[in-house]
Amino acid sequence: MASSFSTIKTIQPLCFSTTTTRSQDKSTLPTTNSSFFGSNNNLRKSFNSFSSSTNRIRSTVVAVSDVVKEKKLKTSAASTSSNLLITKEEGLVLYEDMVLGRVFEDMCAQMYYRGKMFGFVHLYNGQEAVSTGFIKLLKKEDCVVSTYRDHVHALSKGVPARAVMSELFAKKTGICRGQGGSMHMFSKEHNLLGGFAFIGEGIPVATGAAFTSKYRREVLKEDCDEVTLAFFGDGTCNNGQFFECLNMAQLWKLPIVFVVENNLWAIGMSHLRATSDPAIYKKGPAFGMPGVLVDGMDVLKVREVAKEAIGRARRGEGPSLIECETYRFRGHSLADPDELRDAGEKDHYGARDPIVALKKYVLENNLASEADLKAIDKKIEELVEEAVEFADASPYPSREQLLENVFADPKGFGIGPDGKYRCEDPKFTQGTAQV
Ligand SMILES: Cc1ncc(C[n+]2csc(CCOP(=O)(O)OP(=O)(O)O)c2C)c(N)n1
Ligand SMILES: [Mg+2]
Repeated sequence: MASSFSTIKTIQPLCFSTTTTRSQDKSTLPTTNSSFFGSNNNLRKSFNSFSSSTNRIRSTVVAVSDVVKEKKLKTSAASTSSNLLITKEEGLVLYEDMVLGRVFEDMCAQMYYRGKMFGFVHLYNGQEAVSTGFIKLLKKEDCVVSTYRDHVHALSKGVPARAVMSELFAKKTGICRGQGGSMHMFSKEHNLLGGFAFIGEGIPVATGAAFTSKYRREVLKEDCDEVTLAFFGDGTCNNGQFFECLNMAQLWKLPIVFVVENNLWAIGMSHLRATSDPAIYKKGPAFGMPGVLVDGMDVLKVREVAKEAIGRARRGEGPSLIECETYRFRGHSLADPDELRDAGEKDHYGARDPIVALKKYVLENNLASEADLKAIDKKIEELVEEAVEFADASPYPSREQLLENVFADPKGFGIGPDGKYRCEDPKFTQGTAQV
């Protein structure tokens, strides 16, 4: 099957429109001597002026909607029944997944402030279109590698909400039996290969998973067309691991999609201030793979681009780099008072809430009624409340679980002759001194 990616030389960035001005281009930034130190007000002002003049946004939306329009035309020429991008069933799946992500995260905030969770908790509000647009296209066997902002990726991949919530409550019924917490969601069953606290740390893991798929298919001759998605942020794209893995993935034509969730900020550091060329998608073609920029606030556009990239990977055509322009609606973590970002910038993106946009599309195209959507909202609220009740009622892990998987086989702990973990009363300091 011909893909719109493959019709374009991979040496070109696949921005779908080469004529639009990239407002992220360095030429749009003011020249200032003070950008290394102190306030980034100048750059933020510049950002606001170009986003309010819709330069940054228009280049994104126009670029991708061209492809979407083209696809719609083709569909309507081929069939008179519908020229919509999604069916009713697909629309409802997308809506439900995005609402689940949002309601779950809002509940996390409540539980965190009530002292039910500890440590850092990073929420995903505002970015739902990326997780849903990509992950809902995957098979169960496909892999997802996340970051510390990982709850919603886990939910989209099918990990039950109660298992994610329990993990956040550090309970034994959590997805990692309460040992991982917010930043380390992992599920072998769902091929969720982890949240990672160190930025960039997941990219080599994802590259390794993609290598496994290729090795199983080509060397072991197994029936394996699995794809891996690696999610990470704009602030991670200046890390060495990003470049090293792009190189390896393209060299070996690995079945991987690198998904950059560019929410413009790395904690309090503006992407525009930190990066010599802020157009991340352009780094794909430098390695010979497609680089695509997509409006990450629109799940339908994300989904179209994701279909192409996942399809390429599955067909053995190699990796893609997709930059999704998105925004987080909350602070970096729940410990962040979020005082650095400009109110105008927040309002600008708040008005482009991806859930509101999908709802509008679904209603305007009569894919579902207001009542259908309300029923989903209600179902999800109940599901998330049930997840909290389940987590709250669950036990904490037993004391001996603390030392599992910490030492290979230390004296007194580890795997006993019966093959089960054993833990003689640790008396930790004394025990370690004797080892
Ligand atoms: C190797 C490493 N260096 C520094 C940090 C501290 N740190 C935590 S989050 C973060 C910003 C990452 O921003 P981005 O990749 O854009 O992700 P976002 O939080 O926006 O989703 C940094 C630098 C870290 N976790 N790991
Ligand atoms: Mg970021």
